[in-house]
Amino acid sequence: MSDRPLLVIGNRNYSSWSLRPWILAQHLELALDVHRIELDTPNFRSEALRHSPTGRVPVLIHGDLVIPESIAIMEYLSELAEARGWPASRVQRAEARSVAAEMHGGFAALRASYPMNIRAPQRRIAMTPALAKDISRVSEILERANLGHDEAPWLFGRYCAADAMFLPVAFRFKTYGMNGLSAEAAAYVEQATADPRAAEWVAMAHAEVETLEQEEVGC
Ligand SMILES: N[C@@H](CCC(=O)N[C@@H](CS)C(=O)NCC(=O)O)C(=O)O
Repeated sequence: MSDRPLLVIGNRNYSSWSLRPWILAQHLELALDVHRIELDTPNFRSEALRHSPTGRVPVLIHGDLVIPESIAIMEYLSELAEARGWPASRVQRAEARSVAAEMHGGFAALRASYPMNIRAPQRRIAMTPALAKDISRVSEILERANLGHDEAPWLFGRYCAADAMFLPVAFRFKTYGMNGLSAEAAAYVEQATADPRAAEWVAMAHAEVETLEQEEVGC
C-alpha cells in the first residue's frame, strides 16, 4: 500500500475546492495519489461516501486518517512540509489565515455568479452590487502580492495556502473578465494562472470531456 496521502477530487474544470489543496501540495513538493470522482452523476454521492463521511470532495486520506474539509487538508499538508504552507512570520501567518478563512466562508455572490469553469474562455455576466462588493474586496486582498520579487512574488512572499485559496478566484476572473479589479490585482491573476503548476491542472481540466450544464453560465 502506498504511504502517500490520497487526495480525492471532483472534476478539475469545475471543482474549486479540489484545486486548492492540490495546488498547495504541488508547491510544497508533496507527492500525492489522486482519485477523481465525476461530480453530478448518479454514482457521485455513493462513491464519495466510500471515502468521506461528508459525501463531498475534496477529502484527504492518509493511512487511517480521513480529512474531509479543504482548509483542514491544507493545514495537514503544511504540517507534512515543516509548516511551509503558511508564512514564516507570526503576523503574516495570522493575516494569511484570515484571508484564507474569508475565502472559505465568504464571497457568496462571487462564487454564485462566477462558477469556476477553467475551459470556458471569455464569458460575460451582468454586474450586480453584491458581486461588485465581493470583487472590490478580492481586489484589495490581491493587491498585497509581492509581484516582481523573483524569489517570493506571492501574497505573503513565498507561496502559501492563502494563494491556493485564491487560485480558483483567479481562474474565475480569467473566464468572466477582470472588471472591477485594480491593475495590481489583475497582474496577480495573470501570474497565478500562468504558474506552471496551475498550468498542469488546466491541461488536465482541458482533457476532461464532461460538461456540467448548471456551471455553464454567461455568454
Ligand atoms: N466545505 C467543503 C466544501 C466541499 C464542496 O462543496 N465540494 C463540492 C465540489 S467542489 C462537492 O463535493 N459537491 C457535491 C455535493 O455537495 O454533493 C470544503 O471546503 O472542502
